[in-house]
Amino acid sequence: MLKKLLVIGLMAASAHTIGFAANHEIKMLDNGTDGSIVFEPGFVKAEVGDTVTFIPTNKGHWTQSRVVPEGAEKFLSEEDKEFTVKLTNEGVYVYVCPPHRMMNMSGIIQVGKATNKEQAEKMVVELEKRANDNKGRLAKYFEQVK
Ligand SMILES: [Cu+2]
Repeated sequence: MLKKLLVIGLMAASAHTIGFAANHEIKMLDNGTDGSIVFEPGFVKAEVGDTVTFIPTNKGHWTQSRVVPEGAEKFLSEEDKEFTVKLTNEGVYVYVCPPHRMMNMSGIIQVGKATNKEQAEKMVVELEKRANDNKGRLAKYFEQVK
């Protein structure tokens, strides 16, 4: 019994040293702390190997990538469906909710270093230009990309 506990203890210690991959939850909301028709949180800082799960808390939303890090897969979820993305490559994701782009329902995930920051910035500028409501919200998230 004692030996078994010791083995479990050692396993836990080594796993901790390596680091567990984290899952980051992003809610799709009609109203959030950053305003209406919004991803929350709109900016996520993650590491390679982490996952992000989009939660359809309110109805009528989904998510589509517009910029992904080099080597990473683009994504497109279904309306009102929970959706998980594995973050396999370093860089910046810019994503939108397709029916609510005009309301600036969009967000940013930074994985490790911002290897494609310029490409992401171009998309942020383009999306901000087209937004009618919640102007500046995505640009504010992008300010957190370091
Ligand atoms: Cu939406």
